[in-house]
Amino acid sequence: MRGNSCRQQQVRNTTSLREQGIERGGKTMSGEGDIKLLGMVVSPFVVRVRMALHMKGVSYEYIEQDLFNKSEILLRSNPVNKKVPVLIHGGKPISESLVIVQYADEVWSGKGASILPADPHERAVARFWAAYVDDKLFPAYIGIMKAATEEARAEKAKEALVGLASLEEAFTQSSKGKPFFAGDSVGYLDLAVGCNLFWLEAIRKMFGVTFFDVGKTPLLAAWAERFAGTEMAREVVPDADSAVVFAKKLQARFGSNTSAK
Ligand SMILES: N[C@@H](CCC(=O)N[C@@H](CS)C(=O)NCC(=O)O)C(=O)O
Repeated sequence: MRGNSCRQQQVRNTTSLREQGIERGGKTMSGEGDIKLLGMVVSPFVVRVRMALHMKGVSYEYIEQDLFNKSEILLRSNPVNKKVPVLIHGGKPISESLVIVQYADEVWSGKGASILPADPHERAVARFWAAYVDDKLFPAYIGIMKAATEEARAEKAKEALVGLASLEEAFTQSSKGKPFFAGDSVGYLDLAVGCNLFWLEAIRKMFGVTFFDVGKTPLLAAWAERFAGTEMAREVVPDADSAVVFAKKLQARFGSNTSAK
């Protein structure tokens, strides 16, 4: 999302990268003791990574970013996209939430729960659908908020609902009758979809779009409730109202056609 007014936790913006252990190509500390996450509280991509780190039982220093006024550490750590989340492990930055989740699962394979499926085909399928969520579902639901006209809003809502209908199919295939995409417990695709739920609820509150229709997507509707009730989601996911507050700030700043993304 472009622009963030959450400044309260913006820390260490003026600290040098050396002081923070960020040295590209240099010797870096490794191990679990030196983990930083650059984030923004209502970013679904950041929430995704926080859930993954929670699943692995990895503790880290969280550094909230002001996306209206990007910090030196963010610009140096993610010079290509300049976006959060960025995980900095032993001084080495990693960007893109899905990449970070996969990295965490590999690096801390001996810790906590496994996130990606063990079977290569199931892993490939989970990656396919996670990319689908980011490429299709996320732009559609954020488009509802950005829409300049009611017509454009309705079009984006339709796109989001089509996306969710496809995910209902994906759920049937992946879960094989079990409670989560990954089976008996939460896995990669659960995180990829589940990090968006608080935003879907925020958009429902703001624009009256119902995403989980028990008639049209009954499995996803039940899954969403189950997911929200997990200990991990209760610990990590912000409430929908914080996304509403943020969305209103963006709208006040940019007009109804916000440049949030
Ligand atoms: N594909 C990226 C998306 C990350 C993203 O869009 N982050 C937003 C916050 S939700 C951001 O940092 N935006 C800043 C900007 O666009 O300048 C990921 O999965 O990490």
